[in-house]
Amino acid sequence: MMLKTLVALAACAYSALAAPYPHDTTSLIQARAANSTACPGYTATNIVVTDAGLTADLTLAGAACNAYSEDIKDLKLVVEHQTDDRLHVKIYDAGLNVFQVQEEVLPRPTNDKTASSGAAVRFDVAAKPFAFKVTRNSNGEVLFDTAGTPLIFEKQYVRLRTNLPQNPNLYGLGEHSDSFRFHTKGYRRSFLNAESINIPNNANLYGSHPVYFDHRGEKGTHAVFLLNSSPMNIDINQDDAGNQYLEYNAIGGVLDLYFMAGPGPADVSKQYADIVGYSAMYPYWTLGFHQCKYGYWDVNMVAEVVANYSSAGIPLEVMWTDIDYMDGRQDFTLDPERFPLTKMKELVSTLHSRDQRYVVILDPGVHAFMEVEAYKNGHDADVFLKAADGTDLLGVQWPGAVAWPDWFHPNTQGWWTDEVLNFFDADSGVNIDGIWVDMNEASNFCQDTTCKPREKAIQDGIPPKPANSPRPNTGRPIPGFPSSFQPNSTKRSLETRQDEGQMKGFPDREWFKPAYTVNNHVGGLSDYTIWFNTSNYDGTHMYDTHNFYGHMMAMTMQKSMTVRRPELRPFVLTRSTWAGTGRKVTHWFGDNASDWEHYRTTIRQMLSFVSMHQMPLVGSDVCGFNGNTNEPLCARWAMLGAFQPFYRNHAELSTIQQEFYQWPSVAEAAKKAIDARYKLLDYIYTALHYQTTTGAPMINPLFFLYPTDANTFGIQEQWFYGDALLISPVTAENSDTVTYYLPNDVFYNYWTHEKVQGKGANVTESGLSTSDIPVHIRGGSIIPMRSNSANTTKALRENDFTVLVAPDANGYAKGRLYLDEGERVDQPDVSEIEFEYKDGKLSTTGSFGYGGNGDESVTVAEVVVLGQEQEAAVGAFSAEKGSVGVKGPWKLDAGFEVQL
Ligand code: MIG
Repeated sequence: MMLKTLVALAACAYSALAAPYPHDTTSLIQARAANSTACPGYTATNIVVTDAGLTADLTLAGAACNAYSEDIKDLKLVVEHQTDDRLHVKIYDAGLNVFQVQEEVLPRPTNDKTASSGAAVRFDVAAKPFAFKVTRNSNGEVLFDTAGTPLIFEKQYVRLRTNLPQNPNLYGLGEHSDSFRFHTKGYRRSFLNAESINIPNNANLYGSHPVYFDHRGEKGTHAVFLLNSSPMNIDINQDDAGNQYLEYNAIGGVLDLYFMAGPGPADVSKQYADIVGYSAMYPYWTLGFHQCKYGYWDVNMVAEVVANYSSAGIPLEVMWTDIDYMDGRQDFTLDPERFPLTKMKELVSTLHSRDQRYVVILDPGVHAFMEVEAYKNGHDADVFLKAADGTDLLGVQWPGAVAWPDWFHPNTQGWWTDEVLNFFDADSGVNIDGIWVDMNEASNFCQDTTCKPREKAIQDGIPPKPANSPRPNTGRPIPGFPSSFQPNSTKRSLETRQDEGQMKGFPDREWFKPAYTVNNHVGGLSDYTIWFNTSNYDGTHMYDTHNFYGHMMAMTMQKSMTVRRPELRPFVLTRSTWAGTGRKVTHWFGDNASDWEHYRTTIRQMLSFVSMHQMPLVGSDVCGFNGNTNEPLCARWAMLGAFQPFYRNHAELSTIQQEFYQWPSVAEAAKKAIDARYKLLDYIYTALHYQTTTGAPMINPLFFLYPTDANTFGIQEQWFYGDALLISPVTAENSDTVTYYLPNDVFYNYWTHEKVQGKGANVTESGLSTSDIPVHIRGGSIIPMRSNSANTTKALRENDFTVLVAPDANGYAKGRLYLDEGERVDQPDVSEIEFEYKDGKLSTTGSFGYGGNGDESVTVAEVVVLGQEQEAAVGAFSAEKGSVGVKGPWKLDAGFEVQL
């Protein structure tokens, strides 16, 4: 049956569509080599249709065009209906020479071999010229269609274009700082992981996630993932005739496409998780508030910041230290004067005794001198990438000349773990709770192969010192810390060691300047990173593996952390990411600027990462990283960050200090924000857990919950925190006003509990102080909250629950609560509780295995139902704005029911 379709397509429908290659329309998309228009495309032969898919041979259909390199003549096509909702289409070279991403980097999903008859989409192929089409069976909607533009498959250039409907709603393709929904004309996404100071727009940033979501309202949502790590440009544009398309232009790799059929947006999220992996579950404490800064001068200053938070009455859960702690910026070392081991141990044990946590940074480049133990150990184990002459390949990073770990070498994991175990030993070292890996794109201060790392390291001189140094010695003891802690002004010059070695020799230049190139905002293809001609232990080259170098480092780090504390969930934060990084580690959005534009940018970056890249625990540098922040911006950002998953204040070396206690209005905003966040912590922990098990996002773009309301499709300054709380912050500078969209639904003002009928229209709110942020509860939701906040997340867990019921227009609501111990990998006793409210009755069902540790509460103190016009029933109390409540207590060791 399918074969007939194929023949029919080959005979007529597709053959008429061949069109000359259109010219690009904007400056963003560079002019191409003229001869790409002459490319012959391919012919499909030996088409074999099976019940669950198809295979075919593809042969170059004419004289090679060699548009940017040599055309590959013989290709293979494999099509698999892997599940009802997932179609896999792969086009690769018959000679199997072209790079394919290693299984260990991205383990492929299993193929469940669904019969094509049961599949949500169908695949049609045209033989000559070769083209294919993916169609949604339920409504005939064409999701992907390559007709009209010949496939180009060359050694250093691969092109595939799909036609799209007009005005498509396309999202994803992180990491970027552009609009959440993409521009459809002249828009280019480039994937080439790079250090990205001030996260420029229209640029490659730190990570590459070649997956896009295509939302078509009531016609459904689907996504397309290209499993290819090559640097590439993806162009979303219109041809001269105004026809919309999306086009992949990669400098290598194969076309390994996964189509996810949805049909709902969250179904697509789940289907993507099925491919790249479900997110790791993180410890409860990681949802607390974090403070960091580059440039905390010494261990006393770190302690001082912690103390200042507590005297300001602002809860601080996690303290961080940047590269300042290192001896001359070298991994696995401590500055002996400013961050001496004895003091570091006291710092960490004091933090732990206060139920606070500690995280530090590590970089991939290891200072390449035999006197440096980590380097010597690594060199002896042969773990570093090699230059052409067989010596360790060098670059320049913070400590000076560095060698780069080869994450593919069989000794690398063991060496790295040994360094981690040794340096971060709980008794004799720095007993960290989590780790932060930075600069792992990798970032290299050497621009290109003409750089002589050892000479450059010397020229660059000593690493910069904090701008505010030396710090005055006030002689004051630091409250809450041992008496040995005093702010001091020890000053020390950091020396860069010297050596005569230099890098030698590089192979041919195609590694660096292929005829087709990918936009890179830091320069040429291989600039300021590890040279693309570098080979990995397994024989692959950085040209192909560059985009997951950081991913590999993060995975290696995660394993080391697992060895270090096997019983606890690791917390690893990485700057560079690739598809699937979220299954083990998480990410922050890097070096933003302390300005209003980047405050707004956090929202769209969060939306993409959480809902489309399966990286839920993400956030920005709150109050901004580069440049000085200011009081109103920092106050608003304190509120904004509290309703985003990862909540860390961080700033650059030369900026003013921006801890929340620095300004009265910021302190006020932060207290209110953290109070709200902590009361909602179990609700969001539940949402995180739910994402790790189902793929349904813990942060929802509005269209995920209102997929047929076209007004929501482009919204990028509002979001749902979980699936019940709509956040609509003030986003403009010097403004006390926000205009936000309220879908046609019942809502309740989170702060006043007032009922608000959304009309599918904008609403303007004014008079919002810097500690105000509009939050609405979506009708139909039940939110289990802690009745009170606390100073730490440990103390928070001692507080009882309030169950907040927000009925929809039919008086119905539901919600869930996941409870576990919070930190361990094994959780034998958990509760997965479902709340339902119907006909005035709240019922709880599910499992109730978690009994609480020590002083913890697993008790519901009261149930509050919003928006009740009638009198409260007997035994109930009336609260403000039409709420009624009933006091418990009900212990969550079994289901309970309450009639209100
Ligand atoms: O070249 O470790 O993105 O968060 O503070 C800058 C110092 C290196 C970049 C990170 C930033 C961190 C900084 N790092």
